[in-house]
Amino acid sequence: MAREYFPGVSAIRYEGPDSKNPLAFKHYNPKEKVAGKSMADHFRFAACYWHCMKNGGGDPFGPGTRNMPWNTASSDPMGVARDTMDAMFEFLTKLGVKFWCFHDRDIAPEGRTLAESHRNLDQIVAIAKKKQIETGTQLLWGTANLFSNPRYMSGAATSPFPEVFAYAAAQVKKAMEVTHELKGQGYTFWGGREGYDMLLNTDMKRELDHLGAFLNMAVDFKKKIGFKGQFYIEPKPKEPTKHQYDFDAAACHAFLMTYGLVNDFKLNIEANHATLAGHSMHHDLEYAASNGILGSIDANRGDELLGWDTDQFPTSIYETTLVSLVLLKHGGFKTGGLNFDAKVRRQSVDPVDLFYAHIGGMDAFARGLKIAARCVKDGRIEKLVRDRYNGWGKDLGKKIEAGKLDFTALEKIALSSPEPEARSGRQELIENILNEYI
Ligand code: XUL
Ligand code: CO
Repeated sequence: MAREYFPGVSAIRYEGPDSKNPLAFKHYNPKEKVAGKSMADHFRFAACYWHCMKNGGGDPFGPGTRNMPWNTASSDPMGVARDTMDAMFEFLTKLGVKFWCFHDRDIAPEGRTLAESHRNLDQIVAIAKKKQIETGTQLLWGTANLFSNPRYMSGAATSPFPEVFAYAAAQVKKAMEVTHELKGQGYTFWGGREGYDMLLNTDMKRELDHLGAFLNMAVDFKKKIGFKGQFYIEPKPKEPTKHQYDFDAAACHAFLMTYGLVNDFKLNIEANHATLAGHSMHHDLEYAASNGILGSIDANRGDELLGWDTDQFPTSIYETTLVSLVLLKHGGFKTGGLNFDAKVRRQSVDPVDLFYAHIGGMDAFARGLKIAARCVKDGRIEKLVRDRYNGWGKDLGKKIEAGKLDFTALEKIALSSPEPEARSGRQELIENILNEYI
């Protein structure tokens, strides 16, 4: 019997909105149907290894503070890796979350050589594979950490140094193999240091070409090993570098089209990355979904006053409602899911805080989904939008959309027409309708 890391916590159950039990769901009821689908199927919630198990809460001003017994019981790094896997699966099982995500270096320690790192990974993956089967847990996506080791300080696929590019390729190849071995439903590329700190020392075009070539090699390798999971790119505008090439959903879309990758990748949109880019999560999701490249979500939030990637757990019902509206409008996740890429605060030092954090996030999304579903069913907002664009269903709009009129023809029409009528966008009314449901 493995040691119990969360004693005093049993399986988290749905107890309904009147429950005062802090270790129960008040709104997330996995089997309950909303808009024709169970809540579990809408969200496909995942927990991430790096923040749950490895991030001790360190910040630029001080080290980690969290009490993480799985990281300290053994003096041997592989022992720690095995203990941590026990703790992660105990956590997932008690929380009732069916998916998980990891970086290669979260689950197994980096060895003295690449070959040793590969061997370490293989040993831990064999354990994870067993645990997945025992618990019915699935891997939402795997990924490679191409940003922590100092070798990647100038980038991985965009490093100025071909030896680093080769090392990164070897690491991604192995991470893809183990993701495949664990029947991962996806594989994510987050360009941790694919960007620049200074343009004057950077050959931007060359770096972008290398990133395009690297991802094309990944597509080729995926086919070679028969991995059917979905590839994702995760946009982020900055941090750690001053400028990341995968800045936001639109920049990723342009990049994917430029390098012939748009049919092989979708996006993994992260809330606080979108806000760091000066957008809202709503914006980046809508951009991705309406261009057919919304794949998965990393859920979290920033702090309005801090301005960096704080990765807090989502609590705003308004935000979760907007996310749910996009998901409902575009038919929900296919391969992706909602991964909490979020960490407990530095003062949340107890293992049980991990449960409070995830329960809160899942309940916040459950409420957002129910609100969004009622709003869609009501149909008033949709009707206001339909009415706003109704000109495109009439003669002039139809001809423009069909490409039947050129500038000369349009000038003729404008010259002989009265000034276009001013029509309200009804912003406040729409905000009021949404608030009726919140
Ligand atoms: C970093 C971030 C990553 C990716 C996976 O901001 O979000 O954890 O999700 O590499
Ligand atoms: Co993320």
